[in-house]
Amino acid sequence: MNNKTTSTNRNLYFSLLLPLFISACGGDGGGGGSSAPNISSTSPADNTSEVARNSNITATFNEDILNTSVDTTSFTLAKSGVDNTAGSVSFDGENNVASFTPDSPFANLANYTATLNTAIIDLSGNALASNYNWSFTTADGAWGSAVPIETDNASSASRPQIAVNKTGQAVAVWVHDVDGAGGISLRASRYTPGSGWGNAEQIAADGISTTRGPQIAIDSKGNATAIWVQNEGSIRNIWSNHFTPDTGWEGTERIEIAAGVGNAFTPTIVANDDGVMIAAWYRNESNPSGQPFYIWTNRLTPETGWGVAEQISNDGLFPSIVIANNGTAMITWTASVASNTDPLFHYSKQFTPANGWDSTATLIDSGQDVSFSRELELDKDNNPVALLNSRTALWLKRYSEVNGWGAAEPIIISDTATQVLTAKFSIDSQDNILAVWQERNGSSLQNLWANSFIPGTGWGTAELIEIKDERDVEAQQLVVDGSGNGIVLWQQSDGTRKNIWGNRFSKGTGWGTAKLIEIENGGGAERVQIGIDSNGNAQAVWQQFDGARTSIRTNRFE
Ligand SMILES: [Ca+2]
Ligand SMILES: [Ca+2]
Ligand SMILES: [Ca+2]
Repeated sequence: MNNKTTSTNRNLYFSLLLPLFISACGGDGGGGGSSAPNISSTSPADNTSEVARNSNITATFNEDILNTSVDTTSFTLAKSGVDNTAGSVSFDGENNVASFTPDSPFANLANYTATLNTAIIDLSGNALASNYNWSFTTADGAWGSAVPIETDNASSASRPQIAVNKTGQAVAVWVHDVDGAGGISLRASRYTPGSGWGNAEQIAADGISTTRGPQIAIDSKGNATAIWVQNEGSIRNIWSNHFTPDTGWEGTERIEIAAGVGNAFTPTIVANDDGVMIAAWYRNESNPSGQPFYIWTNRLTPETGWGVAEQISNDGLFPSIVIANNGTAMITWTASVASNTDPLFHYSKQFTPANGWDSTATLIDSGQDVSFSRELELDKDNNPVALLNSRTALWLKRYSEVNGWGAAEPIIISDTATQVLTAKFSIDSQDNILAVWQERNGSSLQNLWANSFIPGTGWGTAELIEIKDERDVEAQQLVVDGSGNGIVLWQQSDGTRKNIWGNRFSKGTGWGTAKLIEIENGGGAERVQIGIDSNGNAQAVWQQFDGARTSIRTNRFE
C-alpha cells in the first residue's frame, strides 16, 4: 500500500520514469500497451444509496497504474453543491486499487460524486481516456436515546436554547432555579464532536431574576455568546456572557445603556462565521409598563467585544436579525399597535461595516391584520428573505441591494377558512426553501403543514406532516442541513402530557412519518430547540418534568 502522494512528487516521478517505460516497452506491448486504463469496479458502485457514512471510496483498475499518478488532485470527492471533500488518497499497487479516505464521516443523506481524472496513467504512460465519475448517496442519520444534559435535581432547570455551528460544536444554555435562594441563575454546557457534552457551568450570578431565559449564538470556531434579560431593581436590562474555547466563559456584562426607565424584552442574537455578533431587543422607553417601545441593538466583534448599544427605531417590537460573513446585517421589526385588530407595519434597516445602520427605516410590508411570524433568513447570495403571515395567509419577501424588498410571494393565498398561526422557514445552500406552519380549519386542532420551494420550479403542494389529533401542535422548530435535508420538531400533548415529536424532510423523497424523539412519560416535555451542523447532525434540547422538577434533556440525530 502506498501512502498519499503530492502532485509535485507525481510530476517529478512521471517525468523521470516515463521515458524509461516507453523505451523499455518500445512504446507498446507489455504493461499497459497503448490502450488507456479502465476502471473495472468501484466501491460503492455508481448510484448506490444508503452508503455507510464512515466508508472509504475505492476504484479498481484493469491494469497496473503508476501509483504516483493517483493522488488528491487526480482522485477527488465532492458533496453535491459543495467544495471537494477533504481526505487522503492511497494506492494499493499490488491490486491496483485507489482509495479515498475522507477526513471526517460523510454527511447524512447526501449525494457525493467521486472523480478519477486523466492525470492517472498506466505504466506505459497511457492516461484515462476521460474523467471517470460515479455517484452515491449516504445513509441517513437517526435519533439516539434522550439523555439528561444536567444532573442537578435540587431544583428545576428550564427554557433551554442551543446553538450549533457548521462543524458540530454546540453550546446549550438554560435557566437554573437556585436551590432555596428564591432567585434564579443560568447554566451552560458545551458539546464537542467526539467528546460529547461537558459539565454544566454557571454563567450568571446566583439569585438574578430573569423571566424569559437566555439566548445563544455560536461562530464557526466555537466562540459563543449568551444574552438574557436580567432584573436590576425594578428594571429589566440585557446582560451577556461570552465564551471562547481557550478561555471559557469570560464573565457577565450589561450590554445596554442602563438609563432607560423601561424594561427590555425578547433579546435575540446572531453570529457570523468570524464571530461578529449582533444582539437586538425592544424596550419601553418612557413608560415602564407600556408604549412607546424602542428597538435597540449592540454589536460584538472578537477584537473589541461589545460596543455601545444603539437605538434603531423609536417605535418597534419583536426584532429579527441576520448577519452575513462579510459583516452586512439586516434587522426587521414590527411597529407597535394599539390593539390586535390594527394593521401591522414591518420595517427593516441594513447594517454595513463601512456605514453602520441605515439612518432611515425601509417599509417591508403593511396593512396585514396580525402577524405571528417575523422570520428572517439569508439566501445563498446573502440576500435577506423575510417570512410573514397574517391569520389567513403566509408569504415571503426577498431583499436585494438593487431593488430593496420585492413583491410578496404567497405560500398560502388568502383563505378565510384557514387560520395560519406561527410559521418557520429555512433556506439551504442552493436556495431551496422549506416552510412549516401551524394551521387550523374552522374549529379544528392546530395541525402542522409544510411546503417546499425549488428555484426554477416554485412552491409545491402544501402537505400535512403530523397525524396526531388529540391536541394542538405547538412550538415547532425547523432546521435544514448543508445538503437540503430538514428536521422539524414540535410539542404535542397526548391528552395527559406533552411529548416531543419530529419529522424528517429528505431532499430526495420529501417528508417522512412523524415520530416521537423522547419516551419519558413521567411528566411533560416542552420548549424543544434544535441546531444542526453542515453534515446534518442535529442536537435537540428541551425541558422535561419528572413529577418533582423540570430538567434539561437532549437527543442527537446522527
Ligand atoms: Ca394533528
Ligand atoms: Ca414523553
Ligand atoms: Ca435537573
